[in-house]
Amino acid sequence: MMKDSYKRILVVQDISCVGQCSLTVALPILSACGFETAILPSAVLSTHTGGSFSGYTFRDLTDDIPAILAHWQKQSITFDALYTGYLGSTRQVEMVETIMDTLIIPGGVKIVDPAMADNGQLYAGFDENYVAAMRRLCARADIILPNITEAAMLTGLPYSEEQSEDYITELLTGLAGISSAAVVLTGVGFEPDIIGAMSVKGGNAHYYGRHRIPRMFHGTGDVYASAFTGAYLRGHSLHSAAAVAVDFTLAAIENTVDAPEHWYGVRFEPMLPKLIERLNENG
Ligand code: PXL
Repeated sequence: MMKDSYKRILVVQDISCVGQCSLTVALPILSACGFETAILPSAVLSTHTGGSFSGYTFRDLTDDIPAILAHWQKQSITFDALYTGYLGSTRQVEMVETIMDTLIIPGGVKIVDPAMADNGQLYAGFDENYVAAMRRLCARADIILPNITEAAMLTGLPYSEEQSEDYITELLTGLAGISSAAVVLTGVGFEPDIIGAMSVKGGNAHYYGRHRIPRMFHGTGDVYASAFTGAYLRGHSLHSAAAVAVDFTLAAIENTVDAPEHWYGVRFEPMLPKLIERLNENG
């Protein structure tokens, strides 16, 4: 890895103490990709909010953030890139806009994963106000990484399980109406046995899909977005990074599918050496 490609990335996401999502996914993946990570934890939860977890704790850290940002500004701390995921509150989404304006170096890439919904439903605790705030944040990003449900909510279009090319085009047109960011739309499959990502930049669309494993997995959006961020910041094009992340996410899923007791996340860690190898092959 060339010395000047070493970057410091600010990751804004929750700490789900147990459950293989958010920061426990993003940090190891970005470290494996060769980057310095800095974090702004949006909330602390005992587990993530999905699947069979119930009764989880949730501490919203929104009120801690202004002092943290003020300290960083006083110390002249800046970041080469920003990657945001699950945020703790609507107010916090606005704070991330301040971060974009004050703490990211000029030309620093701003990647927003509007992690808030899946399978047609908002995650527990989010509402329309959060969706509206996330829509504004997406408008300020360089790259956004919604899944189909998030794209439907951001654009106000109905969620459809059936993914015709027309529906995907409609979602992408809708997203172009709210943000000029490049888009990586995840969970796209035009055939029953294939799933992947559609990446779009300046009217140039590219699809990359692999075989679908017919089981629902938690945390794959975070695995995908983290691997995408790592590959992109290592110099891969949007389309290439989108494909690297599909392959890595599939490898993590395949490493989990024979472990039915592992229902809360995917076992991505043993796949990290392969990701490192792939990134070393071409930059
Ligand atoms: O992986 C997305 C995610 C992140 N953080 C928390 C979650 C979820 C998905 O359910 O509950 C707390």
